[in-house]
Amino acid sequence: MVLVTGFEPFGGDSFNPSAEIALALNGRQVAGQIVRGVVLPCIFGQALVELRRALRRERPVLVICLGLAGGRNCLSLERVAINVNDARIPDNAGAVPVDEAIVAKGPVAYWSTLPIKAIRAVWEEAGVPVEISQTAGTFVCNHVFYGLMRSLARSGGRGGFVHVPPPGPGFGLGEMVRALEMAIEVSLSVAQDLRVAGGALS
Ligand code: PCA
Repeated sequence: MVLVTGFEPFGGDSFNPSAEIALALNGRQVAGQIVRGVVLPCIFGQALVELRRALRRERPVLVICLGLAGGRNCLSLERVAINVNDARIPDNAGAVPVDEAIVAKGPVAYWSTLPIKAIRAVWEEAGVPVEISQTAGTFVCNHVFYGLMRSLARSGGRGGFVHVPPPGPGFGLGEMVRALEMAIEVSLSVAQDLRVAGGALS
């Protein structure tokens, strides 16, 4: 079983492509695994309650959480989740946490355990716009990413987070769904990630 999550719309939007992608993948079979697509609320705390419920129910071997990054123009493979909630806008329950730990006394950060360099290589080969991202921000996406990696550190299973851009004429929902299928295939088949640069100077 592979779990893919997206988020409900937030910040006054009526649409979130991450939810559409998760729902489009729900029930598909990829590389011999059934994909389960789940939409999480864009609410600090509650999003993690629902993610953990799905993890307990599905016991996935692989989890890819998705969220919308409005200002980006390609798929962002997130490298690291950090232990902070610092909201610039209210979540969907009106909460605006500032500089709060996600887990008191938890580690500062968790690494993605997706083979992000190998996924980037396959996407580049297929013409999918992609970047390695050094930060998933400090809003609900990073919150879910941190909680996911903390759960997987205990239960086992591979996972990470991908930010998606707003769909456009050159790169629409269909292409993103296909790209996610490729990422699932790579994640289920590549044990050791590629050792190629993906850093940033600033
Ligand atoms: N994007 C937001 C939260 C939900 C979503 O889709 C984020 O990047 O934190």
